[in-house]
Amino acid sequence: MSSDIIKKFQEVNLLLNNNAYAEIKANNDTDYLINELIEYIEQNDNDQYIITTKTIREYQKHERQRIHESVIENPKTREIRKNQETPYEVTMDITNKSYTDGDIKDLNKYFNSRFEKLKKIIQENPEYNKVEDLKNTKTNIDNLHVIGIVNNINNTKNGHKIIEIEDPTGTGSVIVLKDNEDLLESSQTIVKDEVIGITGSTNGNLIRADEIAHPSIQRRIVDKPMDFSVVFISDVHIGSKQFDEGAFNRFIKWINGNYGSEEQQDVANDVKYLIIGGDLVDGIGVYPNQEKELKIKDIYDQYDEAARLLGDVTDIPIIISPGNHDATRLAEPQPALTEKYAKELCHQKNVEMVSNPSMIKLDNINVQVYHGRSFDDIVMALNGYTHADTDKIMKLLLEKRHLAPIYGERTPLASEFEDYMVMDEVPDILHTGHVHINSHVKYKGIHMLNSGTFQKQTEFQKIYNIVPTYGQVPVIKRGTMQLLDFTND
Ligand code: D5M
Ligand code: FE
Ligand code: ZN
Repeated sequence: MSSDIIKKFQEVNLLLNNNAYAEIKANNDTDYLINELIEYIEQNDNDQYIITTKTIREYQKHERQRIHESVIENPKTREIRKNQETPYEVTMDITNKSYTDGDIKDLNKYFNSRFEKLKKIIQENPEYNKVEDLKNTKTNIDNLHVIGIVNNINNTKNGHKIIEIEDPTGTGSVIVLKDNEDLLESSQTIVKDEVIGITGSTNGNLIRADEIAHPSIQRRIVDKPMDFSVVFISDVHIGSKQFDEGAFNRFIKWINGNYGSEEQQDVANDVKYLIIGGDLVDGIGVYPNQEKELKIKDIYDQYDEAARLLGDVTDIPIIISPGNHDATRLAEPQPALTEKYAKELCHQKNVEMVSNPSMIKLDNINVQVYHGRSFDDIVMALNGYTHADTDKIMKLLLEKRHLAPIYGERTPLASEFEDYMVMDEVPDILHTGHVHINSHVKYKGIHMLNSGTFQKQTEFQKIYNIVPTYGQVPVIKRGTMQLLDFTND
């Protein structure tokens, strides 16, 4: 046993036992821990001269207590929250509606549900009032309208695009001609398994597309009035070595009115809800060799730690939706977390567990929460799209009115009898996460935001060249987005 670690303790007449030495050496920030331990012993226990793991535990407990005391609600914040109503209603949640265990059982019913729901939305456009069944398109028809689910997309060697579509009656081949440059350009973002409408004509063999319609959304002309603020976070990844606990503690301190400029504290005092959009913990066995990146290796301990960290937020509702690192069914829609793994959290009286996706009405504002796993598939499927393009991807999803249009790639989708990933209702705010990069843009009057992460770059993300924006938290303050930065003390 050599090294500077021992020397540093010897300088202040302290000795280390083997276990304590091993633990300090294994710590991410050894120098910081040494200084902290020395200071702790000097201040609290002058008789001690051998440091054991018990000493380290005592220091950690002391440190937790100190942080707890520094983050608990500011009296002014408490006064505001004590007297305020925080009405909310979970208007879409699949937790108790899910009947499959995620196996492929009845794909027909599932795709039928998807088709019928999206067809209905496309038909809100009167042009598509009357659509032809695909089985009836095998003769010459001008001025044709059809609606189908995309089976396949191919580019011909002459530069045309062929889109194979299907409805419950049959199939059809749609051609987008090279010369129709605008249409060809806009059809670059069509993906497998989405539902589209075609206006065109057919020679009985190919349907020539003149226009392609998506379910899409109406522009909101007026913003809804909103007299409160909502905080959105996701991808906290508690338990990961890369979880930035310092930044998270500052965030909790802020939300409780104890951190930031006066202006930032005013924002905190206006906050009525905290929404968490998945990947609260890092989980276990999510990818090969994850153990090496875990600080907390037990899933129960990870959720207990989450409960400890969130436990100081006591007087506003905390709404938690799961992600692909959380301990619930991986296939989407994902049921809410339960007591099985997240016992302490479920017992916290201001915590509401919801499914992924879900819709929550906060007072008068509809928030759709979706973790964002399907973004990986969109990035894979479309040229020129990266994980940093969430604003563009979310816009596509709103146009397609589907949160995970591509079936059978990386996003496991449970083939329920109903397709709950269809965006039946258009929210006022669409909250996503997963990519670990903050973004916010308003599209047709709807806030589309991604809430970044509290996890610094992992080895896995280095390989994919994903550069996370960590410790930055979006707040929708009375209709306007603000990004708060907790990366620095
Ligand atoms: O996802 C963290 C980041 O890693 C996010 O930017 C997506 C990306 N990611 C996750 N899984 C994959 C796969 N399978 N391929 C490509 N990129 C991926 P998290 O869910 O927190 O691990
Ligand atoms: Fe994540
Ligand atoms: Zn994720």
